[in-house]
Amino acid sequence: MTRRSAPLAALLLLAAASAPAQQPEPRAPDGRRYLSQPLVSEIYTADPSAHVFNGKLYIYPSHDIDGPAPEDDLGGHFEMRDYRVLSMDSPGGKVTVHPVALDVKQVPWATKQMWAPDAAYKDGTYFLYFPAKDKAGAFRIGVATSKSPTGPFTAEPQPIRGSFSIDPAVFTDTDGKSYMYFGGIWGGQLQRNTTGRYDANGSKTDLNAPDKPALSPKVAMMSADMKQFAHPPRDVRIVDEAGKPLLGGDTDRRFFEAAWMHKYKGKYYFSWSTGDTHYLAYGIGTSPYGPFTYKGRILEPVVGWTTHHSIVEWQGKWWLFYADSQLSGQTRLRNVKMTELHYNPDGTIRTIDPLVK
Ligand code: FUB
Repeated sequence: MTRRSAPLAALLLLAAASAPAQQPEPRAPDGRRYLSQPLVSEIYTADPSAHVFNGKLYIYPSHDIDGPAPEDDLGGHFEMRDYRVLSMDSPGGKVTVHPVALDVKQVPWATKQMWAPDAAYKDGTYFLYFPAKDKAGAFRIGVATSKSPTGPFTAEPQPIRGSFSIDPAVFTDTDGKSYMYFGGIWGGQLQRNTTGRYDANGSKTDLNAPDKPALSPKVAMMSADMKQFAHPPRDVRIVDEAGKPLLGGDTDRRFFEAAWMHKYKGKYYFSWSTGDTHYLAYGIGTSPYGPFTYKGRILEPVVGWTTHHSIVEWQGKWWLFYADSQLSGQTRLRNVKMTELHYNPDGTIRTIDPLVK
């Protein structure tokens, strides 16, 4: 070392000492890397329903909290009490976490478990749709309104008439008509709502009939004021390539929860979670009412038990919003993510693996 290079070496040593320590890249338990990183880390979020309003992206997620309930098959450990909206100006840009948009205490009919919500816009009003348990322990679907996409929202005093189960997803078609898709088995209670009334003593998980058609998600057109169903909910039929309904025992494909609808090149894409097999699957149809022919998987299993998503077009690209348990390693504490989604020339969706080698 020359005499003149000594100060330079000291400077380099100083710079190295003050540089932030290099964090190791997060890895999944099986050693693979994550395809994308959590959008926010200051709160836990899941079930991201994304919408573009006035060119900006808004995400309506569940707001996960660390409650005391032990994990069970019916999701008693998902004890969410309020909603917070996220927003972004551009893909990859800053994500803003907005203040509480609606708290369970502000919903006269609801007692607990503010699960996966969705939102819609019509004639100057934003609508927040959400499932929660009523005083009898039955899931119902409520609606709340605001003049701002980020709330605060004011809840209607009663749930939507004739609503039951969970995971509302509201799709507005190009002709302006809106439809709500909803439902979930196991903790989502579809199996306790097969007779038109909630049956607290009904089957615990599904129909327990593997050779019979699986329970169907539901669809109803929304009334002009977006606060009620325009007709009683109908079954959303999901069929195989031969037109036969998927069976209850076909757990790699049958509907479990997390309905979503989007339209691509004039076709209707209905997508859902297969729950206990942890896939996001989809079918294509020619009407918002279906039937939808099963086409394949959108997303392979994430780290965590649940998988729930939305699909939107934003700034000329299609995006999948999903969630995993990267930050906490716990089923009940999830974080939302986004990644680009691609179509094949025949209109099918390229399957995404959320973990890469
Ligand atoms: O977040 C609670 C429930 O877990 C949702 O309603 C389901 O879709 C599943 O993600």
